[in-house]
Amino acid sequence: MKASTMTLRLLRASLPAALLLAAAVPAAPAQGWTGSIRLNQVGFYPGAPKTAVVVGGRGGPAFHVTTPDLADTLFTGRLGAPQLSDYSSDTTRLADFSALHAPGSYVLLVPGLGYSHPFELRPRVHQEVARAALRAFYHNRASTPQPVAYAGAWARPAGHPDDTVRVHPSAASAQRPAGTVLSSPGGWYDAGDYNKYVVNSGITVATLLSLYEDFPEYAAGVDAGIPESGNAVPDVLDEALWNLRWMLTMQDSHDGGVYHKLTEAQFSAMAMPSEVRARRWLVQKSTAAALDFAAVMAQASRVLRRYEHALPGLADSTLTAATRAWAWARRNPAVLYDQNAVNERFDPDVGTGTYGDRNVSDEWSWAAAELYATTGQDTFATAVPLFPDSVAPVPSWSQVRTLGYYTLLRHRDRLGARAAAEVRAAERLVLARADSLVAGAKARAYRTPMGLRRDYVWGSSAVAANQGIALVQAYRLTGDPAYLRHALANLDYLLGRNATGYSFVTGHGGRTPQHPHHRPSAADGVEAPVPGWLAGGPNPGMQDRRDGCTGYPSTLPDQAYVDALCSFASNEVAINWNAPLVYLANALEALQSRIGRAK
Ligand SMILES: [Ca+2]
Ligand SMILES: [Ca+2]
Ligand SMILES: [Ca+2]
Repeated sequence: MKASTMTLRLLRASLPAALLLAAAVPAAPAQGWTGSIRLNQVGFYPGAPKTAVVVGGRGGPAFHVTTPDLADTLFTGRLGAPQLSDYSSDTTRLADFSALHAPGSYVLLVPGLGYSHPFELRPRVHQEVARAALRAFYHNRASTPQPVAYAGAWARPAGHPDDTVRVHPSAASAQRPAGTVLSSPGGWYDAGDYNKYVVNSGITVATLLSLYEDFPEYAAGVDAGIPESGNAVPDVLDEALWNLRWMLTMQDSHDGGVYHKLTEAQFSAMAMPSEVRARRWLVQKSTAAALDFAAVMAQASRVLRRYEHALPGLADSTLTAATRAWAWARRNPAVLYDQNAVNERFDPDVGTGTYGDRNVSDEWSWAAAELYATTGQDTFATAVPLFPDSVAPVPSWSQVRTLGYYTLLRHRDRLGARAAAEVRAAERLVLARADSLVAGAKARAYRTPMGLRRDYVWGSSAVAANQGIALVQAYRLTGDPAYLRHALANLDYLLGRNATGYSFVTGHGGRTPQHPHHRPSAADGVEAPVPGWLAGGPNPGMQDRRDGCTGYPSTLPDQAYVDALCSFASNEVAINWNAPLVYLANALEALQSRIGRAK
């Protein structure tokens, strides 16, 4: 039916202006597609809650769930009472069709308004989007060709061998003076650009490793269709290892310090990876990079211990790398990355992403918690304050404290009685976060935990996904499936039940980003963007408007999103945004049979 909408649009484009009005009012508007019905455009689990949000006062009061040709009606209900939306003068009404369980392909029809994107109702309904979100990392691998067998229509030559990168003057040391040539291949491109950043890699790899730690049997069954599929290691770990092995090259073997980033001096043009030949630099070591590195290497050591046969020695070498980075940080506890200061002192100036965290107290506690969980040594648990907050912060690249709480909780049995106080504190703080997320959702127009004004930051989609992870963790602690239902509500948000009407994942949904700020998608000559990427999402900061990226349809917190290539502030993709989508979508796949249960 999108085809008929498109036909109408084409007609309108070719008609004289005088006829436009007539053409714009089809004979039977009630039966046309409408963007005013907001729902998960991928679909629903049979036993789970099923909700759509109808924007505006038109149509109703009944609604119907029908086959996509509108011929058969499977379910009829009544729209809920009108509610003022959170940030605009729109009213919204809920359509709850949770009582429909029959698998099939459907649309939701509101008489007098129109019908929704088509969606599926079936078990494993998020399997493809969950897999695609993981495969997106494969597409962003540096230093390796992407053949058709694995990359499909998005096949491309290798880019950025990174076998001759230079030590930037900001990173010079006695053993490695400025200009020293080193090899640092592999890893993922961070986002829409082609640079590689340790700080952002930390939370990203940790989130993928956490999916494996929390759901090992499920994760072992995920076939990502990557070159390592079919080997002895689960694909989610293979993909994480692609970046982890690169991260290991970012540690200075002489002192254990970790370079903040591997980067071109300035962002390259919107060209394919293989066409960009700018010199690449290793830039200044930082405390945040060392601690994030220490945390994720300590976690990797635990995980890789089970694959000693397939990956001999790697569990030991990652733990050694972790403890050396920790020791460097103890000697250099507050070396922040300040790009302006770097550029004042050194050349060439660096203009790429900063990841310039001003507060590393949370990086300290995350690294301490991971090293404690892996080694059992009390010195790590007592090295720094682990619990300075009253509620666990929702994780982001610059706020990683809660990642350590998740680790303490998932290893509570192994840590035993001596960690009882730490485990209790972590549990209290994580549940406090989850309960605050649940409490907000009930009153919100879209009934999602996502939705406070402060949630709509740069990369708001990752806020929603990381909130979802917090709710999954709360379920794991309590067995209360209400937390899972709220986690699923945030996945519904990401896939279309939101104030923009977009599913924010490329290639998955009826209305998805077509022009993400992602160099390969822009330059590859393929019409569809690389699939499986999560767009940043609404961001009223709109920092790209200064660079001439106008065209935002709204400046409201939950609608400040534009599907435009120029919109790095709302439509870029990033590894640290996709990783929580990978976790959330796969965790809900793993737990789908529990979602609809009573406690
Ligand atoms: Ca594998
Ligand atoms: Ca921080
Ligand atoms: Ca393209």
